[in-house]
Amino acid sequence: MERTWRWFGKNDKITLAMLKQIGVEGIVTALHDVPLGEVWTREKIRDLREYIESYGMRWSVVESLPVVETIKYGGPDRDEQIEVYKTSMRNLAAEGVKCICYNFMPVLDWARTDLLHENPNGSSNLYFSYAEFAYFDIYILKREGAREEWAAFNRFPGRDVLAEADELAKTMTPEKDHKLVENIVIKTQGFVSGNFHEDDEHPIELFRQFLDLYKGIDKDKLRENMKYFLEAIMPVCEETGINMCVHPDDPPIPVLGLPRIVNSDEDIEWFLSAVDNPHNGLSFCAGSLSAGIQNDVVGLARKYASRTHFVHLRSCHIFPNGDFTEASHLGGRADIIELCRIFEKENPNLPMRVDHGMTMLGDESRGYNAGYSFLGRMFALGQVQGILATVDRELGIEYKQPGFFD
Ligand code: DNO
Repeated sequence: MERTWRWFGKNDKITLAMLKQIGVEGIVTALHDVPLGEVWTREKIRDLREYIESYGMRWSVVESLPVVETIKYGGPDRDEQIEVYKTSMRNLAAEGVKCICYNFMPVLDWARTDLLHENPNGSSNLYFSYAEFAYFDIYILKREGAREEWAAFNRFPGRDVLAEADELAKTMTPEKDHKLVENIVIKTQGFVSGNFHEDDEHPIELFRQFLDLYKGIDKDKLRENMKYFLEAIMPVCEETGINMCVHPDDPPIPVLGLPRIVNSDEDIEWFLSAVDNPHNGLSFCAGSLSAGIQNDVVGLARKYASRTHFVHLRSCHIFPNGDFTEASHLGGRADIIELCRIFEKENPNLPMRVDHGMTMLGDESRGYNAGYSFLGRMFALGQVQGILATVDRELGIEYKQPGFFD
């Protein structure tokens, strides 16, 4: 697979010169400065592409060309926004960028409750606690119906998440509340070109307004809207050769009373067959899928390798109570070694990036985006490069890491 890296543009503290030294061949990025819902112009795309190429790398994947809420909930201006999307697609293709990652998660992109959860080895990783998330939902967001929904939540037999959230409420302070809002909204949504920004003054108010847009939108309706979007853009894919790849929901469960539709085998099967076109594909995020107890990640990779256009390698550990954290790239539920075998056999040119890494050895004071450390991700990339080198030898694939004399 092509060794790629998620880079957040010219302001990223991690520079392309640094990435070149560690064997990165392709860049995964977006026009992070273009406001949601505006066209990505050819000039801006070209400027970034040429900058990347000046370092001897290519712009391999767009992550993400965001799908705005109106397309997801089917608002009155959705056709207009689909046209904007199509124009950006054509501009990207004209500049040679032909793999687009997006998601169809309403309101909230990925979610974590703790961004620096300590590992036994002293480094830290991202963490998702159901009790803290339920506390946020009931006590901070104060969402109508939240208490009843958490009372009925029975995903983990024997666990009473509502009781845990109520217990937690007794120990929370305004400072701890603020930290949780930072983790769930500000620091995890701010940099992914989504609905929230680091400087939003009233993120919770904004959150409530977004939730209101989804009144009456259930799983079937959201599926219908995804199908509508995909059908509308497939002709542009045919015309330009663009591959679209949806990112699975993270975590892969419905949250905050919102439907989520890219969680499981059944979901993937549904959207691939609803619009059965090879350009309609999957970002195989092994991490997101492995956070769902319903998912056999290796089985999913075998089944969907041919419709996978982009791979995210990371792995989750699920604790006995259901909470999860990021595991080592050599451990956890995802079995990255086997995934490399499967995808390398399917298509050795498939773009792959390591996803999320430990925060380690000083990463914590560098101000990197949550989950996107330098040393931790570099460590993971080194591990994955080793796996790929071994798998390539097994499969008879020749590979030479760029940047060395031999
Ligand atoms: C988080 C990322 C997601 C992903 C988007 C794709 O770390 O995996 O934000 O980029 O959901 O649209």
